[in-house]
Amino acid sequence: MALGAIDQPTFALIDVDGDGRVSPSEMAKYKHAEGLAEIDLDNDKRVSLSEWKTVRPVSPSEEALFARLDLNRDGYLDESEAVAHITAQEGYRAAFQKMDANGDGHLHWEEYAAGDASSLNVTLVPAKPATGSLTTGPAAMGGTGN
Ligand SMILES: [Ca+2]
Ligand SMILES: [Ca+2]
Ligand SMILES: [Ca+2]
Repeated sequence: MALGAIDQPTFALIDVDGDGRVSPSEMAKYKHAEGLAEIDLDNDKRVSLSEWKTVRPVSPSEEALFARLDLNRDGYLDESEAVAHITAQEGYRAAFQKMDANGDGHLHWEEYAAGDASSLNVTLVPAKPATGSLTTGPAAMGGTGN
């Protein structure tokens, strides 16, 4: 099975509303649940800033990103906030569209099975950079203030 591929029974579970097809947010919810295990250290199904910081490279912009994603500003990224973030990502939308052969905005099992499943692997937190290959860019210097 291809990387990140889902089997048919699992696909049926992802279809939470049981209409026989998977919407972008149903898929995002599943992908988020998968990725969440990595970062949700206290297992409360939400991501706190300190959990966020343990898996993200430390930089001020990461805190800003967290704040942006925390739509209701309660200090946690919950499922709906994660789903909103994932479904808004261009890469995710493009991958979804590409697999949606009949263009109904949903994925049927046949469409999923025929497509590149790994292209839908978008989570709240991108894959950890390999140890030792952290890149430090000039972006860190940014900020002209006002
Ligand atoms: Ca559905
Ligand atoms: Ca929140
Ligand atoms: Ca479809």
